[in-house]
Amino acid sequence: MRGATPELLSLLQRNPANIRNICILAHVDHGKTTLADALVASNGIISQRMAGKLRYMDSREDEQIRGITMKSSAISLIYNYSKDEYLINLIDSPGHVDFSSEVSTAVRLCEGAIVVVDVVEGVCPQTHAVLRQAFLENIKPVLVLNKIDRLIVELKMEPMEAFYHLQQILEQVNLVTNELFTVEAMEKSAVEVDDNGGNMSQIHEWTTDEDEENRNIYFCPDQGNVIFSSAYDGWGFSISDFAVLYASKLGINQEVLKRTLWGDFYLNTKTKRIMKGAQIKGKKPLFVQFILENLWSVYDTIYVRRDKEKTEKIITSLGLKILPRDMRHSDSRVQLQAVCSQWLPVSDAVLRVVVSKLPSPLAMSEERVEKLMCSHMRKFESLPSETQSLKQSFLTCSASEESPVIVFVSKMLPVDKKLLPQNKQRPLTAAEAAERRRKAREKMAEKLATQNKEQTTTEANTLHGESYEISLPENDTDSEEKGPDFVFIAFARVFSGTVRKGQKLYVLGPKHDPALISRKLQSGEEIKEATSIQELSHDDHVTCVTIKDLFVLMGRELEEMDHIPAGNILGIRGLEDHILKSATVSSSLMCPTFCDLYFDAAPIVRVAIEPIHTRDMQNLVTGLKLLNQADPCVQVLVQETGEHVIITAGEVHLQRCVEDIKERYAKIDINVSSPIVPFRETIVPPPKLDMVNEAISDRRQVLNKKDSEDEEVIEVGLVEVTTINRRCTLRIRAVPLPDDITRLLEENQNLIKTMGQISKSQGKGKGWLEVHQNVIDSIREFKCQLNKVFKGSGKMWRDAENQMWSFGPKRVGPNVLLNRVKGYDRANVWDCVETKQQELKLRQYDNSIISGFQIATLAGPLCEEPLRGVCFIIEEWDYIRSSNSISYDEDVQKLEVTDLNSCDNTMSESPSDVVSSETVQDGDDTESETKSSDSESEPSEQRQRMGHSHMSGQLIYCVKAACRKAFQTQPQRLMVAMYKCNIQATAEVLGKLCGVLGKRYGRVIEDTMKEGSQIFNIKAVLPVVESFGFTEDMRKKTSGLASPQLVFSHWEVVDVDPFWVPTTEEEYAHFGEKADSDNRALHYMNQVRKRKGLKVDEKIVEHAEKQRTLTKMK
Ligand SMILES: Nc1nc2c(ncn2[C@@H]2O[C@H](COP(=O)(O)OP(=O)(O)OP(=O)(O)O)[C@@H](O)[C@H]2O)c(=O)[nH]1
Ligand SMILES: [Mg+2]
Repeated sequence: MRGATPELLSLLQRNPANIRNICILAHVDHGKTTLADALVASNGIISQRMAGKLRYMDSREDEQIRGITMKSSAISLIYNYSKDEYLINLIDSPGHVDFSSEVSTAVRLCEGAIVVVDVVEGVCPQTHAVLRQAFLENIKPVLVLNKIDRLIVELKMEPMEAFYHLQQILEQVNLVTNELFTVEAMEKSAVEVDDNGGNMSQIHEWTTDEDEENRNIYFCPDQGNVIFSSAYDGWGFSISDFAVLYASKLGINQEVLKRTLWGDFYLNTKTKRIMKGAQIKGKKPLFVQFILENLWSVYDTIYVRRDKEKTEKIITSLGLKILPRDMRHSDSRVQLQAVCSQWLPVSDAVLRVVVSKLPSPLAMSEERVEKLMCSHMRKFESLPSETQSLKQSFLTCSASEESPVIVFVSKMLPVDKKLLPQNKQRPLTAAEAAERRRKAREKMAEKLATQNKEQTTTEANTLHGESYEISLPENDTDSEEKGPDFVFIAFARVFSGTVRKGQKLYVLGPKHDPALISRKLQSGEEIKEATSIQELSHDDHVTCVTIKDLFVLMGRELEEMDHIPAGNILGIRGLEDHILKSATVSSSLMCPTFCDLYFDAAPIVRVAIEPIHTRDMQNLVTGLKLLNQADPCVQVLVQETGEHVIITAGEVHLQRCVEDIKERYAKIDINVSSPIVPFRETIVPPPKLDMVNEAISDRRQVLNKKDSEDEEVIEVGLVEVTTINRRCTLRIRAVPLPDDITRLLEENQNLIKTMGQISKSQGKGKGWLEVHQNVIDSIREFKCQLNKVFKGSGKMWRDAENQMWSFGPKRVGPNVLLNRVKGYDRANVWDCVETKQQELKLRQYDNSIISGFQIATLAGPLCEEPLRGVCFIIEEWDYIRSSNSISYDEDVQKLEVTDLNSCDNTMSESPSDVVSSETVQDGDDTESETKSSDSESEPSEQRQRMGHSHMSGQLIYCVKAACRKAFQTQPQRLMVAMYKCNIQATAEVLGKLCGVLGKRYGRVIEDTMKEGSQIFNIKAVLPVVESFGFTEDMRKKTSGLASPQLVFSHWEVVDVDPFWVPTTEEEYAHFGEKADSDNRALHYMNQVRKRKGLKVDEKIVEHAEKQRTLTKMK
């Protein structure tokens, strides 16, 4: 049988009780696709011999080449179990961290999951992540402990050792489950406490039926939700499979065996009774005696010792029929696979567990339905009653005509047009073939007659060619030439009702709100029925679509259907104008949109893309639009500079996106910029050692020169500036923030943002009491933490938290502006939550100081990257000419008016000093603004306003310049973003691995040996900027043993001064006069400067003659 016939599929789809929608989840390379192969082979879609080698679900060429899955794809399989036929809709998902969004799209459509764990590698970061995903979506998992053959063949464990090892792995997995469960239970109890007005007796309620819950939540072989397997060798089993086998052999009750085959039980041979306490009494547990030892002996006989005679015996005793060609095969692994896959077929073991342990679509829990129907911000009860009543449709999963159609589309799948059933070549019948041949011959004869040329060879070739051409439907060849050669198929699931071809349905956008629609309908307003997203106005979120084609997804193929009932996974054609990435489709406008998918990895790697030929620009734009639609995770944007930028989850994802743009979506040649990696700039306390580790006795002198008229360095870190109009003087100091403070600021970024919003709303007169008490408490707590750290950081930080003027950049960043101006008692950032004793007035232009600080922290002097961990202190803020003690507030208006002329003069005198265009208008602009401004307004008013903007602009510029200068007088450093990665490697490759890491400025921070194995678990960090090609390099150097997964961790200072030059004799001796040996910080800095088009100081070739001498001497 080659898969199921459409008729059978259609029949099974109508019985939800016998449907299982499941996905396979795991860390990368743990064997998902290999396992899927075995399941696919059980339906005859691929041959048993090719199972595990073909990786049928990896249909993309690059998936096959790289050996990793990059997208989730579905297939429908049939399974017969105890006289019933089941329909298994299976989704294989990728395990690589870059494609974790594809996992999100898969779990949303399923009720159950098969979580695969490689028993050698154990629980890895993505195992953790997928278990969490399954948990968040309320779907039930079963566990497959895969690659057990590696314990025998590679690690050469004894059965007893392997048993303890498997126990450990199981414990690790259950630990993760336990963690997830506990957090959820605590959150739930907290909500209950809130709902009950703080009734504390509710807190422990969830623990009462803990035992009952545990049985469902944990993976226990005796519960039948764990499968032991080697997908590669084609075998697998669960405890109950062996319980059935041994029940009759040993004469022991099957149920007793199910409970005791796994665990600390042994068989007392004298009494023929099963006893507890195998470990203490030094006995062999049943699992070892009856299962593992048998397996080990099969491997030993067939694979290791290649004992032909004994192999025959095993085959007969197990009652197997192995094909002679398999037994003759020179590779003993093939023989082993032939025997094992017949003895304990993995597909049977897995599918048996799937149908008996995983829920059908009918068993969807109320909790899951409510979660799907409304986001966590909103209560289910707050939805309109018609919407609430839809919950019943989800629960009954009814396909009847009366049930509303509810479909969720989780992604848009690009499918080759050639694969559409309409365009598929079908084998010709004998009569058709004869007719075609006759036609071809006639055509050929005509051709020959006109051309009068040689025939024989041409005839054969052309005949061959034409028969192929004709077999394609003619009308379609035309349409293919016009549009792209792929179509979007919506990857979806029917939750209620039956979807039919030609049916008219609503596509509900993410902002669709049934409550709003209900109000509109009540007031008799018409709901517009747009036919594509483009037609929607900004407050419409519903489009109307007629369903074109429906498909069952069959791995690499599609099976066309007329209708598909509730409870099934399907493909829908014709939604590309209605859906960007995901959507809800329904026959009812009262249907809410499903809650958002949980995405684990945020896109971080950004590159700019441009066509090689400018004429291809339009194709690129269209291509990027298609890419954005097809990929759940990629972000496509156009920067202010006009550059097209894509942001991807990682290097592998980036490569796939670029390939897709070139080959599929835009079909043009493109230039891809090297990845744009963010840096940070900071200052550090003066170093105590020089570059050759000698103590620095005297602080190097900071040049105390006056760079310009308006700027003066008073001492290291302190700068005095005067505005161009010479009215205002400031003293600004830059100091490194204590590390703990910077970290606190970063961790509390959201809180800082909220503080800003509260202050803003207070400004609008809303009052602070409206803010939720929780928020106020956390802000106060944050202040206390800062206070504690500042206290422990030395005298200079005393009371610093009360002097905080602003955070930056963007008012939320990890840099601080402090106010230490004598006599200026300014309100601080905590004002939003503190009861005010008295109203503290802000000086005029206070905001300009903040703006200057924001600009300075947004782009530092090294390479215009944001600052991190820098504190700027305003120590003085005066008027130079305000000697006649006029207070600032009273004085300022007069000053501005009188100032105007002098200011303009100053500017025209020194045009190079004109403030930067991004902050303030220059003199000319103001001039033109004056001319064109409203002629009716009072000239003096105008002048005042102008004066104000001038003064404000000048101040912003001054603050920015002073901050920069103060920053530059301190030891400046570049900071790099660091990835953390977990690598597993054997002892032999450890050295090479450290070598690869070291070359890329990474380092190992922890290495532990896995118990009971030769494998090391290594935690390392590595700069993001050095990470490109790292995985590939690592695989090559360690013969594919170590495969790291990179995740952003933190920022780290590159401890080299980018401007360093040798000064001491030792330094000269060590680094030479030019000090041109690699300065890493300088190298990064120059790279960024070049990319941004900033000036770069680089020596090109010096001492060329020296190189010549070298060659001569050869
Ligand atoms: N020894 C052994 N190797 C296995 C087994 N199962 C899979 N493999 C090998 O592990 C590698 C990865 O297998 P895949 O099935 O592609 O793994 P995957 O989980 O689908 O990987 P991604 O989709 O990239 O996350 C392949 O080389 C397989 O041959 C097994 O049971 N034993
Ligand atoms: Mg795979």
